[in-house]
Amino acid sequence: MQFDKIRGFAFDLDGVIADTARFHGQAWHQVADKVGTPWTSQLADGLKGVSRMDSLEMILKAGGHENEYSQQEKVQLATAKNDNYLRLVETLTPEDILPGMKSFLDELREKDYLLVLASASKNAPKVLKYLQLSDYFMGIVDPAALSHSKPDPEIYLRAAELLKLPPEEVAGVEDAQAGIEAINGAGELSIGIGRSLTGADVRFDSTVDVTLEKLMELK
Ligand code: B16
Ligand code: MG
Repeated sequence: MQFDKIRGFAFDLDGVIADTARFHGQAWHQVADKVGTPWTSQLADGLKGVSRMDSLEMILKAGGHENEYSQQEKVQLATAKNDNYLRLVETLTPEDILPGMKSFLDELREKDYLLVLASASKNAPKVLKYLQLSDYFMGIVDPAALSHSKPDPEIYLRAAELLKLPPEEVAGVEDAQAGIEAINGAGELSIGIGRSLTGADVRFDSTVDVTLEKLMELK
């Protein structure tokens, strides 16, 4: 896919713009300990990009506890996780923007690319506010209005609608395998960040490597 068609970008948040994945990890680790599911890096990675309730189900299932909690108890576990996560998020400052991403966003804004956020996190507006990045985005997809989690393409199709662009003129930026699949399914250009990702149209090892110049070299 060519980059010269691209006029807008849809950004994932956790793991792309901010290192909030470690906060999600810390807060879910406490839930895993509470329900008795062993916490592994494989489980932590699998939760990236996955919605709050789906993440809880994955944690319960990983320890064989999927039938041990009522719906009400599950909501309590997810609420406790979110309260802990928000306490960690409140400590964020612009210093916590992942390396290279502020200059990449500045480059895109300077060249008049349109930007929206396509995060599964209901806390995304708060995170952007603490990072002082709210003004960069013309819209934020509301995850509460979606029927399906990543890897379903719905969130990236909604992002294209917010950008008022056809999907082929949109690039999505993701650190999770489920997110790359969502972008590809939406027919957008997929930009992956992370060594283990597969299937991305273009992949960078880390946020610091992503520049407009490198994307423009894509033929
Ligand atoms: P919340 P992303 C995702 O954000 C996170 O990667 C995932 O770990 C989290 O469970 C999900 O948001 C929901 O977040 O509980 O804050 O609504 O990577 O899509 O930006
Ligand atoms: Mg992510």
